[in-house]
Amino acid sequence: MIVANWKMHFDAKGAIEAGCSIKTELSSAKVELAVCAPCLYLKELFECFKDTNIKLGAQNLYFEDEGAYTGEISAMMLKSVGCEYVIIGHSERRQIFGEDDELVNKKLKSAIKHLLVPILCVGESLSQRQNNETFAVLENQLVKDLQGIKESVIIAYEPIWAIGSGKVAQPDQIFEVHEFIKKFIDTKVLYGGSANPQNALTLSSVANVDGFLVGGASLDAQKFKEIVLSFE
Ligand code: G2H
Repeated sequence: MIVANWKMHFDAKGAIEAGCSIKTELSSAKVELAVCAPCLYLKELFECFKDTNIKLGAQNLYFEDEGAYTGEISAMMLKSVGCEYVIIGHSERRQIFGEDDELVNKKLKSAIKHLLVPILCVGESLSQRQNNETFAVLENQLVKDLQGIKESVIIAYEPIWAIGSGKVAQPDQIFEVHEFIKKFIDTKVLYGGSANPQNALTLSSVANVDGFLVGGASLDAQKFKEIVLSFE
């Protein structure tokens, strides 16, 4: 499975053009595909991806269904515009917006309640890796984030030091972390962090990599296509 995480990119015209290019290039792809776009563009992208295998996703949600939560968007709302997936607990949400594991857990439960498939992001910082804390950090995140959850959740392993930095994790580093995650929870584990057309083939050959969560390289349909083709 390959998931595009557009983050906070594109104006309305650019988003629809990017969506249309992905549809043109990839509507017959054999890999499961999802595009996680800014919420403003979801409805139009739903129309664009209709009748293709490309699924729609969001990048965040708030855990209440509705109410006085100015500026927030709920799982119920995402579901109503055709979303099937939602990224939860991305390190940018944790670091920039101060989201903790308790909040991530509530968001996961809300997604599941509304039949959205959550893509839970976990990963260690550079200093945590250098201090040999990677597995303790991951275990702590998984235990707290998934507390009380038995339903299926996709996990994205995103080492923070590899995100948007051009520094990609090495195949052996990815293998051992994915193995650790899969022992904790039997599910799909995606890799995220500077995945691009140059490294996609090497990374997709790692035995327990079930796909990618792609940020920067998903903004260009040609680059995204090359990454997708590495899995076919
Ligand atoms: C990690 C990833 C997608 P990028 O955040 O979630 O982004 O591929 O730009 O490192």
